[in-house]
Amino acid sequence: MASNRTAPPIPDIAARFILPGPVVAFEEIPTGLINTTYAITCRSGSSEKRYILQSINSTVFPEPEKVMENIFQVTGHIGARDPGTEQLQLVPAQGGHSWLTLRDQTVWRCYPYHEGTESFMKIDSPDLAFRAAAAFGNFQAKLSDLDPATLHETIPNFHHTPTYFAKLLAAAEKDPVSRVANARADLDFILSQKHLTTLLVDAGLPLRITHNDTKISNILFPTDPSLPPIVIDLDTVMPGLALFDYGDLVRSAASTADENETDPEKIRQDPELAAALTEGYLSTASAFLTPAEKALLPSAPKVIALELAIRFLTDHLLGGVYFRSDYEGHNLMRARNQLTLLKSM
Ligand code: GN1
Ligand code: MG
Repeated sequence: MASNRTAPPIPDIAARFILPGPVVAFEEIPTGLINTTYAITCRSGSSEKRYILQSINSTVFPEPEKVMENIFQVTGHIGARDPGTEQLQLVPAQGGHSWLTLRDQTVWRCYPYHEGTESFMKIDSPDLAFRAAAAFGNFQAKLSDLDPATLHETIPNFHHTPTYFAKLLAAAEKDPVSRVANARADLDFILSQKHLTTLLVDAGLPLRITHNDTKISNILFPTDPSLPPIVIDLDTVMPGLALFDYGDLVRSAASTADENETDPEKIRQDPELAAALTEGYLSTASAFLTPAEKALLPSAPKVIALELAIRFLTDHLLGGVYFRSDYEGHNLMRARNQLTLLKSM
């Protein structure tokens, strides 16, 4: 926890949600880079139950209430379709709301803690890859009958690759911190891939409701494998293309190395994992995907890898304004890793 941050009064905040009893313990879960998250324990009589209490980062999400309206819609829709299955559901706040806005404008929400589940930063088993991809496909499938127009676009143009491409060109033109010379070869390669930037967004594909952060770590796997995985982190749920989710899943989960790898030799796409992810995704998404979407599946991970390379390189050329970085040149390294990955696809 940053030392200059005032600790929020967790038990008081929790008391404003409809929980079975008072908070008897709480701890911060420091894994997320964006939101502030606490696990809280509530007692009612002799039983205890855990919950997640979370405040939304209003720098990344300047309109946190719109994020919450999206989550409310989506969890409500999925919950109504599938009432018996454990999934992300908001705990209501006192006074009829589904979240809480404090006087300092911070927005808080509460979820039951999913006991008996685990999550992974990396997946090496094709079987687990299949299950994760099937869960993301199932998530899209359950939302395929909800009108995307009912959701807010909380980050405009989030996967509009041509917009990122234009921003990269502008950053290279301006070159405010004189970094273009050292990134010439990377820029040239990206320019040679321009055709990929319009491939998905100009294909006339249907607008759907998408998750937009399909990292493997956003799935909770019940330790009982007969139970279905749970998709979490719905902050970026908004209208989008199905192939963004599939592409980002394969880009991230089938890579043999992490985005921050410093040895380019270690980075490539693992074909076995990519195949398992594709099979898993199609096992739940095939029924609603159009032939045009299916035809573009093989290109989607390439487009998203290129897009992320463009985003990292732009941030590098601008001196680091968006992605948290640990050393000078970190975002250049990250951009190169995505380009290496792209070349192996
Ligand atoms: C950001 O914050 P995190 O790690 O969930 C970014 C994603 C990128 C990812 C790359 C809102 O996600 O689009 O794929 O970094 N999220 C946002 O590591 O920009
Ligand atoms: Mg996220």
